[in-house]
Amino acid sequence: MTAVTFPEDFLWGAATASYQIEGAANEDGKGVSIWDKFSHTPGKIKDGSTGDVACDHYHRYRDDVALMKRLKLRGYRFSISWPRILPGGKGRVNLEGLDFYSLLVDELLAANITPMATLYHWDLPQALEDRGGWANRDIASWFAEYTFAVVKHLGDRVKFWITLNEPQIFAILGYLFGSHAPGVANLHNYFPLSHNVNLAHGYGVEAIRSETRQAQVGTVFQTPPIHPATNSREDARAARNMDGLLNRWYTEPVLLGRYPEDILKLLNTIDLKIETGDLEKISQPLDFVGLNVYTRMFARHDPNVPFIESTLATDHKIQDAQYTAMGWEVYPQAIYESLMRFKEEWGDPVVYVTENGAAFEDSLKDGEINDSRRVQYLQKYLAATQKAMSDGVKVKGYFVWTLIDNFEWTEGYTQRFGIVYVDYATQKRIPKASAHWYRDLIEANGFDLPG
Ligand code: IFM
Repeated sequence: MTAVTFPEDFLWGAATASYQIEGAANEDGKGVSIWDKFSHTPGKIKDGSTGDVACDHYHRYRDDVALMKRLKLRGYRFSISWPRILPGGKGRVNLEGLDFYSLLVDELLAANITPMATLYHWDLPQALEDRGGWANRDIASWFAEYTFAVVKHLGDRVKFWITLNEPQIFAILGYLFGSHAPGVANLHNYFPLSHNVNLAHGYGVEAIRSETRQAQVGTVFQTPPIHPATNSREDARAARNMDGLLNRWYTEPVLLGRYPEDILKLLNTIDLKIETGDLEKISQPLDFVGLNVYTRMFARHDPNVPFIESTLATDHKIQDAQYTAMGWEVYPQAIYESLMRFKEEWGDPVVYVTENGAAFEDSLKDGEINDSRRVQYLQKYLAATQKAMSDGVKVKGYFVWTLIDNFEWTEGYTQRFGIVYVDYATQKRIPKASAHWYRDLIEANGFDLPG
C-alpha cells in the first residue's frame, strides 16, 4: 500500500454537461440545439435515443445537489445550455432559462459546493447553425453576447468560468468527420472554422472579464498523448502531425499566442482567415486551464490523408492492457504525460483536472453496483496526478467524469460513466461502490493505493 495524499484545499468534484443530463428539451422557452436535431435524426445515435429526458436533472436538480452533498463533493462542474438562455442563439434572453441555473447555483452554494460553469459543452443553438454555426466568423461575437448574458446573471455567485469544453473534439467530430452534431464533414472549411472556435474562446474571456472582476477564467482541453503505432520514422512523424492537428492546434494559440509552425507549413494552401489582432484576443491571460483525460491514442502514416498524412490507429491494441467499455485503453500515464506538457510546453498554468473517469458494464446486483474496475481506474489516474504534482504541475482540483450515468452522445445510454447509477425507467439514482470510495477519499484527502 502507498498513501496518496493531496493538499488540504484541493477542489474535489464531479462534472456533467447540460445536454447529457438535463432533459426538459422543450420546456420553459428553451430553443432547439444541434444535438436535439441530430439525436432525432434516425441512425445517428447507437440506441436510437435522444437527450429529451436524459436524467431529468432539470426537474431533479435539488435532489441531485443533495446527493452531491452526501458524497461530500466540494465542487461541481456543470454546463449551461446556450439555447435555454438565448433560444434563437442571439437576441432575446429567456429569463426562465437563466432562472434554472440561478436556482441550481443557489442550491450548490447552500450545500457548500463550489460551482464551476462551462459556457459551451456542445449544444449550439440550431438557429445559429442555420447561419453557418462555427464556420461563420460571427460566432465569436454571438458567443460573447451569450456569455455576457449568463455572467451578468450568475457572475455574482459563480467564481469559476470555462469558455469551451474540448474545442478540438466538437470541431473535429462535428465539422470534419461529421460523426457528431451537426454532422458536417468538410475538410476545406474545417481549418478556418477551428480558428473561429479559438477566436470565440478569446471573445468569451473578454466578455466574462468585462462583467465580473472576481472570476477565475479558464478553458478546457482534452490533450491525449498521441503515440506512434510502430517504431518507424514515418509513424513518428505521423504521431507528431496528429498531435499538431488534435492538440497543439488548440492549446498553442490560447496559451502561447501562435499556431504551431509545423502544422502551418503543412496547411500552406489553406486560407485560415486569421485577421490582425486575432491571436492577441485568443491568447489573453487565463487563471487556469481545465484538462480532461481518458486515454492515449496511436497514429500511423497514411499518405492518403490530406495535409498531415496521418491517421488514428484505432485498431492498434496493447496486449494485456485493460480496455473500458468505450474500447479505450486504461493508461494512467496519460494523465501524467498531459499534465507535464502543460508545465513544460504550454506555459505552466494552474490546472484543474476537469474530467477523468471510465465507462464499464455496470450491473445492479441486490441493489448494489460493485464497480471495482472503476475504483481501480480512478486510483491509478489519481496516483499519476499526484506524481505530476510532485514533479511541479500546479494541479488545484479534480472532477470525476461523471456524477451520474448519462447520455453519452452517439453512444446514447449504452455507456455508463457515472459514479452514481441511473435507473432510466424510474430515474432512481444509486451510488456505485466508486461513489462511496470517492466520498471517503474526499474526507481523507487521499487514499491507499494497493500494491
Ligand atoms: O461524455 C464526454 C464529455 O461530454 C466530454 N468529454 C468526454 C466524455 C466521455 O466521452
